[in-house]
This record gives sequence, C-alpha cells and structure tokens, in this order.
Amino acid sequence: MDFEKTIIITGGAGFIGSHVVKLFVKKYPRYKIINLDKLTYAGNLANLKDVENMPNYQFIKADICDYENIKKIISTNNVNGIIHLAAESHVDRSIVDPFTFARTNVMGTLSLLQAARDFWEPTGWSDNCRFYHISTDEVYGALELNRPEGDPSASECGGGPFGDKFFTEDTRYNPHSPYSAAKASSDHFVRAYHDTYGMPTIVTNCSNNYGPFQFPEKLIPLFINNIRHRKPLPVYGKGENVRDWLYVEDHARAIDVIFHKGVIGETYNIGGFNEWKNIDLIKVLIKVTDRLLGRPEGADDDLITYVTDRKGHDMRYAIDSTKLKDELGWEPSLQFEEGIEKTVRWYLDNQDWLDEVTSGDYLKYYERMYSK
Ligand code: NAD
Ligand code: TDX
Repeated sequence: MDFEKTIIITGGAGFIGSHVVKLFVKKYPRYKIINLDKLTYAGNLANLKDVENMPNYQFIKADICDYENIKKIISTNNVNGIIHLAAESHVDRSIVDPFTFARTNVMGTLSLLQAARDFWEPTGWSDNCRFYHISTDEVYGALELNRPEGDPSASECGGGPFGDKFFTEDTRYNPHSPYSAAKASSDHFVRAYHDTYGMPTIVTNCSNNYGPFQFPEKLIPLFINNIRHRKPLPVYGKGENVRDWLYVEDHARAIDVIFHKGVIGETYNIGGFNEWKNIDLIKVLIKVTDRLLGRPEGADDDLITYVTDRKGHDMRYAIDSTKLKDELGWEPSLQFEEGIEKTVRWYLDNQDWLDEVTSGDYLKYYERMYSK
C-alpha cells in the first residue's frame, strides 16, 4: 500500500506517546505510523492493543541514541515526519540517576536530529518533512505562589489563582532538576538545528498530563493504586506545590493540530488553565476513588502521609496556552472533574493493567508479541 506520509513517533509505548500513536493510526489510515521505542521500564506495548494489528501501524524496538540504526530506519522507511516523545520522564529518577537523563534526553534527541538531517537535507528539506519535539513546562523553572487562594480579583489581574504570572513562550529557560535541565538542552538542540541547518522543526511545552496508561510512579496513578490497596500516600513537603493538569487525550489532540498546522520554527505552550495544589488534588482523588469503590466518604483520608520534600521541588507550574488557542484554535475539551472521574474509573476498571505494571509482567509483552 502506498502511504501519503510515513511518520516515526518515538516513545510511542509510553504514556503520552501511546495516546498519540492510537490517535494517528485511527484517524489517518493513509499515514504509516512507526512506533519507535526502546521499551525501557516506562514502555508498555499493552498500551497499544487497540492498534497493534492495524495495517498502517508498525512497532520497531530501537534506542534513539543508536544513531547508525536510526539513520537506517529513517532512510529504509522513507520517513518524512518525526514526532519525538521518547525520553526519561520522571523527576525523582533524574535526581538519583542524572546520567541516564542526559544520555536519552540530550544525546538521544541529538542523534535523532542528526539522523533526520542526514536523510532530509540532501533533498533540500522537502515541504513534507517535519521534526516535532515534545517538551515540558518544567524547562521554564518555577513560578511563585504569591496570591492568596481564592482571591476574587485574580482573573482580572492576569495570572492564575495561585500566582500573578504564567509561563509564556517567551519565558526564560531556568530548569532546576536534572530532568528539566536535560529537556531544556534537547529543546535548544532542536532550535539550533532549525536556525543552523534550516531543519523544519516545531517545539511544544506542555503542562502535567493525567489519564489512562500512565506509569504508576507519577502522582495520580500511584495514589489511585495506593488508595485502592489502602497504602500510605507519600505527600512531598507540605503538599503546597501547584501543578497545571491536562487530560492526556487533549494533549494528543493538540499534537495532531500542531503537527499539521503549526508554523515551522515556532514554539507553542500547551496547558489546561487548571491549577491545583497537590494536597487539594489528593483529597479529590481520595474522595472519587472511595466513592467509586463504594467506601464511605472520608474512609481513606488517614492514608495521607507527609514525607521529606523532593530535592529542588519546583513550587508552581502554570502554562499560558493563549497563543495555541488564538493561532491554531486548540482548547482543552474536558473539564477537570470529568477527566479525574474518567481517570480514576479507568484505573479501577483496569486493575489487570496496573497489576501487570506493578509486578513487572508487562515487560514480557514484547517477547509474547514479537519474538515468536
Ligand atoms: P513515559 O516515561 O511514559 O514514556 C517514555 C517512553 O520513551 C517509553 O515508552 C520509553 O520506553 C521510551 N524511551 C525511553 N528512552 C528511550 C530511548 N533511548 N530510545 C527509545 N525510546 C525510549 O513518558 P511520558 O510521560 O509519556 O512523556 C512523553 C514525553 O512528553 C517526554 O518527552 C516528556 O518529557 C514529555 N512531557 C511529559 C509530560 C507528562 O506530564 N508526563 C508533560 C509534558 C511533557
Ligand atoms: O509520591 C509523590 N508525592 C508527591 O507529593 C509523587 C510521585 C509526586 N508528588 C508531587 C511532586 C509534584 O509536585 O506531586 C507533583 C506531581 O509529581 P509527578 O507526578 O512526579 O510530576 P512532576 O514532577 O510535576 O512532573 C510531571 O510533569 C511534567 C511529569 O512527570 C514530567 O514528565 C512532565 O514533564
């Protein structure tokens, strides 16, 4: 079959990547979608059961740091689009093992850029080719909590409910964790390939995602699983840090819009205008999970356990995604209450998925599927 485009999505077995792969495979039968993933602990092919037998989907197990192999994959498949999500993504792991983050997020991105350049540049960067790099709001550093909660004048003064500033596309980079420092470095390399060689690149910086298929080391799935098993909920510090939460399918939709309509060389911020103090979010999680499990309200409030704060814990992230709305017409589609209800319900309805991930059984999926 002749495909209109061949797109590599890196990190497609991870949380956000799997949603992006599923959206593209189903929505664009005329595109060939190659999910290129190393399958680290965070990659789970069970996330892709929906599409694994579709004719326009292919999985390739590969490491983005393996420049020679990536180069071969790009040229053999005549690839004209790359949507790059593969990364080490958990801040706590980056504090323990920064080298792995520099290797994957910095050197991996660089090797992917160079491999794409080797294939695309000699033909003069055809109109069709595009390198889209997915990044995070954490590269901008941390915002202050300088607004009394519930300040009625907040919306008229600009900023959000917890502070007078947002991250915009012009905010200076100021990463604090090894994770965000590595992501910031990769963003700079992508822009350097645009400015130096003329590569058609786009960068987006998104806020915290939540939803189905997230590895249960991140706050929301970890806590839902712990509530289910009545295990302690380790709240870092006083639980006062603020994050801006976006439902993962809304992020995937934004990636679709930006991949197709975004202006080359531009940066777009993606966010939900949905800030929550960790402790308030955790109370909502307990309430919804208990209700869906048929437990009395308040039954699990005592699981909240304040623990030593994360080193260098960023106080507040808040994204201003006005540019994306004004220029490309994207907006989040889901209200947080609805998104959280859907998410908790999904984890409770998919306990096999959670159990496979927490037991390590999911690591055998590749052998079962691909090594027959
Ligand atoms: P994830 O950890 O769930 O998935 C990462 C995927 O990348 C996994 O499938 C893993 O196997 C793969 N991978 C890791 N190293 C690789 C390598 N060397 N070669 C090939 N594949 C490799 O991550 P996620 O939460 O889905 O995040 C995806 C991207 O989005 C990351 O770039 C992250 O920085 C960015 N991001 C995440 C969030 C969030 O809230 N999760 C928010 C904004 C941006
Ligand atoms: O056990 C916990 N207790 C706790 O209080 C965990 C895992 C987290 N937290 C806090 C730390 C953060 O303030 O909850 C907040 C959210 O933590 P994470 O889920 O680890 O996300 P965060 O550190 O905010 O980073 C996330 O958003 C941006 C993603 O992991 C990144 O990949 C993304 O780039």
